[in-house]
Amino acid sequence: FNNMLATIGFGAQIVALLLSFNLVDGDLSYSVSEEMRSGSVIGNIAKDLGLEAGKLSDRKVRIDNDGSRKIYVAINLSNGDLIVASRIDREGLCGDKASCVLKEELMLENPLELHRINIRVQDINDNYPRFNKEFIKIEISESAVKGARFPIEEAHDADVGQYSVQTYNLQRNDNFILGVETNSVDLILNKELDREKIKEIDLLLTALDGGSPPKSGTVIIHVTVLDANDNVPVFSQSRWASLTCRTETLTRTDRSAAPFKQTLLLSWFLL
Ligand SMILES: [Ca+2]
Ligand SMILES: [Ca+2]
Ligand SMILES: [Ca+2]
Ligand SMILES: [Ca+2]
Repeated sequence: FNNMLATIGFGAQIVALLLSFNLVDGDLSYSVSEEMRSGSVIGNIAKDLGLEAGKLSDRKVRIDNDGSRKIYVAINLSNGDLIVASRIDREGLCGDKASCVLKEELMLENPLELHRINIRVQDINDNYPRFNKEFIKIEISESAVKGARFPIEEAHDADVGQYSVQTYNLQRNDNFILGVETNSVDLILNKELDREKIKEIDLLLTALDGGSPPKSGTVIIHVTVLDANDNVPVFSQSRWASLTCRTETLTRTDRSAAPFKQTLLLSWFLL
């Protein structure tokens, strides 16, 4: 007997399944920009279902929800408008995905009908390009040759397509230009460095998205020029030949920093 009940139960499930397939009466498709104010109109359900607005209440039209997920839209039963009910944030819903579609189900009774509602969420430019850090520190030897490349961490923008990062601008300077490729940003040495002239360089790098007007984010690239042993030692006192005392101490230094700096004490003994 239990087996028979189980069979009947299974049969009922199949019938319910078949019924539910029959109940789907076609999809409704809409499009809405993210971040629209609550109450903004997305479309009109009554018009698209070919129903009189006055019949919506009788048909108990509603967005089907089992209570387990957030509902972003609602129906105005007086006129059939599909409206924004709570904040639709494209970045929160779909992240990096190029296409973002909210799926809801619309229920009608007397007779029972079920429609799928697909709402395409369109991106707006509501995020700025951001670098992970405020400062990027790079150490470059003064012996680095022209054309040497130094990778910079890219900026990120939570928007997609044209509203994500499109270009970079490097503050005008004497030594570096920027090399931007699809997945990389490099600082390129365009004129060789000289630590004996300049030890540290700060450069402002700006990332821009493709909005109108564009939004931007910046980072300071702090370059420390490392010393190379590129100076010949010179005497601190060039007129050593005119020395008259019997002993003299001369200091020999070069302009490089430690460990290349040499300070030699020479003792001279003149007869
Ligand atoms: Ca957003
Ligand atoms: Ca956005
Ligand atoms: Ca953006
Ligand atoms: Ca040096």
